[in-house]
Amino acid sequence: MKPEIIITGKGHAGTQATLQEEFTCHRLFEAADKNGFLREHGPRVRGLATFGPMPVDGKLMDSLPKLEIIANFGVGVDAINLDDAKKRGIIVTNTPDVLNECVADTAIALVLCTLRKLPQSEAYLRAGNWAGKGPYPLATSLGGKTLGILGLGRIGEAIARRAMAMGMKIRYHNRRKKDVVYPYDADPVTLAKNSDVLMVVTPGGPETQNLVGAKVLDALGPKKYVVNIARGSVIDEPVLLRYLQENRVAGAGLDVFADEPRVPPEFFKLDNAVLFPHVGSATVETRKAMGDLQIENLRLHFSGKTVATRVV
Ligand code: 8YV
Repeated sequence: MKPEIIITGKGHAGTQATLQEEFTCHRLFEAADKNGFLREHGPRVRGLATFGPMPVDGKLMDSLPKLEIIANFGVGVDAINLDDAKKRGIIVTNTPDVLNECVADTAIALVLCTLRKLPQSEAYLRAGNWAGKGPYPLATSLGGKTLGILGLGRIGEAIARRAMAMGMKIRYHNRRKKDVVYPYDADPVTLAKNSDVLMVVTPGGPETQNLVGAKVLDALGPKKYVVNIARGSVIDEPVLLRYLQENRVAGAGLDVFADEPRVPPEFFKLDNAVLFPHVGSATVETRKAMGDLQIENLRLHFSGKTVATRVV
């Protein structure tokens, strides 16, 4: 008998196909009547394969009395209530490390695009402006600038290595100082003061909610930039929007938003923002590796072994 699991969202196609082969899968995201779906399948379900931002809380867990494991596709587990899982003895796994390099590539691409205004310059050419209006206005160099990393974890370190290769200096802030060569700032405001580009790489969730708000953006000021590759919740989005509109920061590069996939349309009008649709880890290779690890955790658990990447 294959273990019964629920798939919460429409995720990576290859991963979902393998899940379908190896487990008896119920697709919650396709159910018109979610409560009816949970009443029908909930009593037999032993695993959840989570995809995307759908909240997984105690109420959902209680509708699955046999739930043993929540295997998330992604390193960030902020959509899952970890305390609720812990209290119920439910294992939570994620997909760390396999996406570090890819997300770091995207982070550097955002820094390049934001400081050099590369997407805007391309739009200028495509609009036929080059011949008529002349060269695109000068932008800002990366070399010699300081990248302040807010949240120097495994992805942050991969970003730091790339930024140094581009001639940038690195500093960071974490809750705890790490044993690394980069200078440490005791709080996000000081880091912002000391940086030309603030790179947000913290986990999401209640502990980092609106960590980057008016105070941090004021410390950054009108000549400096912010890049967010973490979660939209870490930046106070309405405040950032206002600061960009009023040129109180020089620019922002954003891969993540507070209410994805909905992005406030006021952002689309900004010339000083570069906006990516959460593509940090979005390559064929990396998404396959993430899916393989998610599935491996489910396989290990259901064959009575220890999971590979346990969060709770
Ligand atoms: C993915 C991510 O976009 O790993 C994460 O936490 O945010 C991304 O890699 C996401 O997991 C896709 O659902």
